[in-house]
Amino acid sequence: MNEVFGSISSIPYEGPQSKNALAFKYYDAERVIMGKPMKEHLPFAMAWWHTLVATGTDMFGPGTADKSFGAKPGTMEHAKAKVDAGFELMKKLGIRNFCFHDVDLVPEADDIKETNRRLDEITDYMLIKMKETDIQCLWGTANMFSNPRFMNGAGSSNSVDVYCFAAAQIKKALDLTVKMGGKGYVFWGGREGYETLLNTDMKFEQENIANLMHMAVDYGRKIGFKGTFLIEPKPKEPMKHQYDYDAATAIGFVRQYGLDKDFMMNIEANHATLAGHTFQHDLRVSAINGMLGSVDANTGDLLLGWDTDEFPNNVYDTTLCMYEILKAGGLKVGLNFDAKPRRASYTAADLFEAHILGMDSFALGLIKAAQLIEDGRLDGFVKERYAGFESDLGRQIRTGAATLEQLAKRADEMGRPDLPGSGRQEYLEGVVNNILFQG
Ligand code: XLS
Ligand code: CA
Ligand code: CA
Repeated sequence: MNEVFGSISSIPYEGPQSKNALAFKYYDAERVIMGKPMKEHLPFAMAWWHTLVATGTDMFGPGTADKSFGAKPGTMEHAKAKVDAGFELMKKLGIRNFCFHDVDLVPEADDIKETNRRLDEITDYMLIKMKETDIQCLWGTANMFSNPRFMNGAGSSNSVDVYCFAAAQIKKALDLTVKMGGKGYVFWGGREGYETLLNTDMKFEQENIANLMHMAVDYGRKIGFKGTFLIEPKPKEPMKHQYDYDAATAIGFVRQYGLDKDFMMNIEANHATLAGHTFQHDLRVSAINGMLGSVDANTGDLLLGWDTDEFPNNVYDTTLCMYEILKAGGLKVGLNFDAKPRRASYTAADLFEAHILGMDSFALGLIKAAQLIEDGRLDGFVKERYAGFESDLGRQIRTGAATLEQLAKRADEMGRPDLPGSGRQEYLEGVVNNILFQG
């Protein structure tokens, strides 16, 4: 069979000394870190939309990358060519999973029945490729934000007909996710929000979104979906205000509407920073609530301030991300490269080099996070910082046994407390640098 990326062979691991652009310097799939091979710590996935569909179009100009893969865009032949290209790329990179939206896979027809028929056809083809390569589906989703019908949202739309259409797309995307054995199903509410409260009934819209999610859970479980439903928080873009603003907001939402047994979070780095948080913050919020399900592995550019979806390149960030993931006992679902090369990086080699950058950044982050944990200075300091609560009184406070009067009496007795001890932030930042940059 003809290769799409014939000039590029399988990407080897060559180690940190290698200067070969098409080799891994840190990602060594079988290398064992804290008892598990890297490939299990890092269940990477290719994002169908960025890698196989996006051409680099922006507000000021058309695409620069050719994603025709030898076929005419808008045809089923092209849909198949994307499958061939995607599986070849994943195989050569050693990426073992992919994520998709319904409309990433096939051109949408005027009638949903025809779109669904096309989706059946393409996923039959994908299943053959999945068997041949042992590449799996990480998660699926429905695109409920691009088509003009979703201008006022999907679950939050003011139109019953649009709401039904969203339901139909979710139903089909769940069918496909189950058909391909996906581990997760994602809701990213790109247009589930508002531009102005002058025309919006926020409570009504949020209740409708929750009802739609309940219907999805009922249907998914009925057809045998055993995986995890995920909400992917994002504060804004495309809407001025999105309802699932950040992890804390989305967790509150799933709890309020009784969806917390089925849902976890899919945390995207770029979305956390758009919300004014660090990536580590939203991972920690999810983890302490038992909802760290999956990660969209990318990065934004703080100087630009919008959703640039860059391949992860900052090892400080990937280290702190993997630190949270290791401490949480791993991810339920996986790490999806919701990332695209820059518009001027338009060649096939760029597509490979971008994924290599992302995989190496995370591999290095994993190595360094494991070293931070094994080093123990951070953990030791945090333990020491709260040691006062190991006293009898501290324990009573922790278990809810203490009363306000009792504590006030203690305050009376002491007159005034000692200062609570230095936070030693600069020392701890030095520890991180020491681990990151030791020879
Ligand atoms: C867009 C989102 C989207 C979701 C899936 O900002 O990141 O790509 O991951 O719908
Ligand atoms: Ca995403
Ligand atoms: Ca994004």
